[in-house]
Amino acid sequence: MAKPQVLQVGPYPEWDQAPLDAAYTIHRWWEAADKDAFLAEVGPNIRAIATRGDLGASEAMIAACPNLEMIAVFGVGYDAVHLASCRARGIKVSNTPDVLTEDVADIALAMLLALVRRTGQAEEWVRSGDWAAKGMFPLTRKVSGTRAGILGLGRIGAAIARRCEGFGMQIAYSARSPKPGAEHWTYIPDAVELARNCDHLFVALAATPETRHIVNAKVLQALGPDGTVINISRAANVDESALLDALEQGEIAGAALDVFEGEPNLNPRFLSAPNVLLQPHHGSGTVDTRKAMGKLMRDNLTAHFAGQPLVTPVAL
Ligand code: 8YV
Repeated sequence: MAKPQVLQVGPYPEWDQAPLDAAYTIHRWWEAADKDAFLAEVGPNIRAIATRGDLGASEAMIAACPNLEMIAVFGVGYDAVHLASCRARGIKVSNTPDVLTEDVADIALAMLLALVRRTGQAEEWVRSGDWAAKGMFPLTRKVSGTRAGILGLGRIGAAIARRCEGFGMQIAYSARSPKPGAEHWTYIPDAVELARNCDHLFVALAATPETRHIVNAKVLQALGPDGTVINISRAANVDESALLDALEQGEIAGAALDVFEGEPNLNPRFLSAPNVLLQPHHGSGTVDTRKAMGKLMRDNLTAHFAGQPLVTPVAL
């Protein structure tokens, strides 16, 4: 029996590629010189798309696959998948939640500490000889015991809050409604008020049309000159122009970012902005977690083609 034909949007770690190649006829979209011609050729045979959180599946890509049944996302964020097309055509979507929660929360705290305690600049202070030549590294700011504001108390946001508690931080969060089990944290529904009442604002929201630019000039102004923004979600949740203005004008103390509009290309202003920590969208980027993500993605594909319910379906 012929193997199902699957359109793969981007590369996966090598340990994922072998089992995918064994189970499916894989068409590698990212390697095609003429992607439109490639889709026109293979699209009619495609039954599933295997993509990534950062790559998604565009409306045009989905339209080029008239027999598409399912989209499997390697990642928890599925905002780059054209969901309206999936809803209209009854195309199922899966993602890989939970297995990456702890890693992304870990990197959020690592980014906060590196930004505020300036560990990168401190290493350069040693390597450059400044320590011997100029003496002690300039004093930084305390993190423990400060106030954390969590925008979005989903799995990742809650994991970040738990870590912040370990640093003796006071926790407040914003969400559409108070979260059961989060009664010991302060619920502040409005993003501006949350920013006004925290020192470090973690952006942990799933990106949707409703959350676009939720971190805007008003939020940044409320956060204030001692405040920081840590974004491990999606760039779309932050108005980058307003953030860059705030950084350049000293309206906030700093930002730590793992995601960017147009990544891996980013606004060049970030490269010269003061007190910004830049990371290459690697929140889930550990061997253990990426292996778990790959297996979960494959398990969803396997379930689909076996006529079984998806393991981690996205509610469309
Ligand atoms: C992606 C992410 O998997 O989980 C997500 O939504 O953003 C990442 O973990 C990333 O795109 C890996 O390529």
